[in-house]
Amino acid sequence: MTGFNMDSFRLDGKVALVTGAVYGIGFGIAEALAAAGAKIVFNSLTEEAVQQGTLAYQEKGIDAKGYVFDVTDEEAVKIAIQQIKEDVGSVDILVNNAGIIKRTPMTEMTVEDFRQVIDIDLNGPFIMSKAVLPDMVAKGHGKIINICSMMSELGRETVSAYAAAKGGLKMLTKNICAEFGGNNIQCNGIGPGYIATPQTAPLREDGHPFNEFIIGRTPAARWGTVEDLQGSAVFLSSPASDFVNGHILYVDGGILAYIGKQP
Ligand code: NAP
Ligand code: GCO
Repeated sequence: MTGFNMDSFRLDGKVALVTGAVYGIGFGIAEALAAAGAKIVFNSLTEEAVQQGTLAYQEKGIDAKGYVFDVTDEEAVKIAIQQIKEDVGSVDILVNNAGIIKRTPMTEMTVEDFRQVIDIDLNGPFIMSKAVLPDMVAKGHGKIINICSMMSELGRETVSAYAAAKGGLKMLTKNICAEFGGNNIQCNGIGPGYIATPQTAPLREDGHPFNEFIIGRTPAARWGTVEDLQGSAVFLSSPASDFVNGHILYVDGGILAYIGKQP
């Protein structure tokens, strides 16, 4: 018998807020956190999307509570966080998942588009984290997981705004760790490789050269799935990771370890 208790991966009684989790990576992460015992709260931009999410969770046997708000609207976020506190309790686990990408060559990209990507993908996590941190400090514990990207480390043609935002999100992660580690708050990132979701659907269309490029560039030789991210999300949300802080866990089938196929 070892002293290790598998229950350190459990999330029973914890309130987990996953942003933009009606489908895709956010939904998959929420599903895993629910399986580990957490109460799921999610948001989306419209009432219709929240209803769609609620039904999707019900189909999985998950009693999730959805709220309509935009992660870039600080006032709306403050009100929602207060409402969540009254309805289900203060947030123990925040997953900053909501995000967008615009694939446009840099010299053709408008500054408005650039700002919008930075606003949702970087300012959003700042606003969300700022809103939940006071209660986490008061309770003496908290977990924040920022969904980063390969583009937190690498550049690619056409994704200047996204790479700037996700690189910034990596550093916001480290800074939250630096500022709140002493309050027993852990802030880590998950850096997914190329995952099959609606966001990457345009790149996976039949015959699209990018499809072959990604499979060749990934040692696992396939696109990732939402399920590939679930174990990491549970780990980083749970007491099992209480001494892991400011870390970006890349779940990328080996992309960052690989220089590419030799000729
Ligand atoms: P997705 O399928 O496009 O889902 C993104 C979600 O974010 C949608 O539910 C979207 O809602 C929501 N959202 C967008 N703007 C929002 C806002 N201002 N406020 C609230 N919610 C908002 O994307 P995904 O592929 O699951 O990606 C999820 C996260 O992982 C993103 O941060 C993405 O950058 C990151 N990521 C994805 C990959 C990949 O290969 N797929 C890899 C690395 C990182 P609507 O549908 O209403 O717009
Ligand atoms: C792209 C991709 C990426 C992925 C992901 C990689 O156009 O290069 O869509 O941005 O979505 O973030 O980790």
